[in-house]
Amino acid sequence: MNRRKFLHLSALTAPLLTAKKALANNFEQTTKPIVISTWDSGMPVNAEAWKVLSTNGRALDAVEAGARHIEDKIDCCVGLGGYPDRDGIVTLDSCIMDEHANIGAVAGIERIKHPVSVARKVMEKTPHVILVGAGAQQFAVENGFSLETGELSESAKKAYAEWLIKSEYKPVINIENKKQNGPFAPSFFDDGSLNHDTMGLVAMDAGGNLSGAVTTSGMAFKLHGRVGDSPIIGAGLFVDNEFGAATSSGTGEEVIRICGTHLVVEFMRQGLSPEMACKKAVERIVKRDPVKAKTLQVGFLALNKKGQYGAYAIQKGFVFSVKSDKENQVHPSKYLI
Ligand code: SD4
Repeated sequence: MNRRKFLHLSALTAPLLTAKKALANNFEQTTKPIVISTWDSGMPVNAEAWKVLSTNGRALDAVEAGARHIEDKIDCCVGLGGYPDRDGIVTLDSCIMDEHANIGAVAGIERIKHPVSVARKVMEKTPHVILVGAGAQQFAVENGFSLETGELSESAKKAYAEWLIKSEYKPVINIENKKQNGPFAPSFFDDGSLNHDTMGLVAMDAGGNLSGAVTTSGMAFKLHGRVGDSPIIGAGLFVDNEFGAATSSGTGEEVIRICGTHLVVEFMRQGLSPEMACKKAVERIVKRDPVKAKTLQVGFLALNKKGQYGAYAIQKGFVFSVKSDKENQVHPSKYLI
């Protein structure tokens, strides 16, 4: 082949090869389906979500299934087994968001087993986005959810009785000194008591669509009526189907103050990786009050459209769970302080 012919040929094929390579890279880089969730208690949650994702189901159905799974468990932090508020009443917060920016949430709902499903009903059946307290409960019952007894779980009874001795209004959450009993053991305080671990999960389905859900009993022994970040879209959860999704766990007031997960997703929109986006949001919290930040924990967890994920927390101890075709494990989050 003479030089001229060679140059001519490579001029023709080079763009084709580059396009092919780019396509292959893109394909290789996108991990989907995938589900990520807060804490090590996210492992069985992910497993439940995976049943939907691995059978070509929708991310929205996957995150609802995952959240329902943990709401069924007797757990310190999610569902009716959760720790009560200052008045001894379990009040639950939850929200859900899909790829079309449809949103639904309930806050301070009592005696309903699956707040995430009520949140979904709010999203699908009403022109509203949040229902609270008695109104949320009424809506749930009208939509076929049964009203449970409202009796505290045994562990919640015990924890509440202990808290009542001092009745100190000093909500401190999620600065772990983890002592694990097994791969799915919950997180513990230094003294061995259970900590508060909200379940936030985001997923991308095989079709590349994102959704997320959060469910929690909120901060233990909170004021009756207190609402945290978990049911607030843009604080505890945000999904932007073009760029990514994020969720949070930790001191809700601090997350709300910076519209935390919305901020994380905006950082991803600007081109940051999920981990860097979470880091920048954590920095925003710490910068506002570096002294107070030493006493707080907030963790952000994010997923982008390539199926890349990352997390960042104020303090050591935040962990998250990942399930895809490539992995099924718990990761420690990086932290600032
Ligand atoms: C709240 N963010 O109610 C929740 C609590 C939490 O892990 O995340 N605990 O503020």
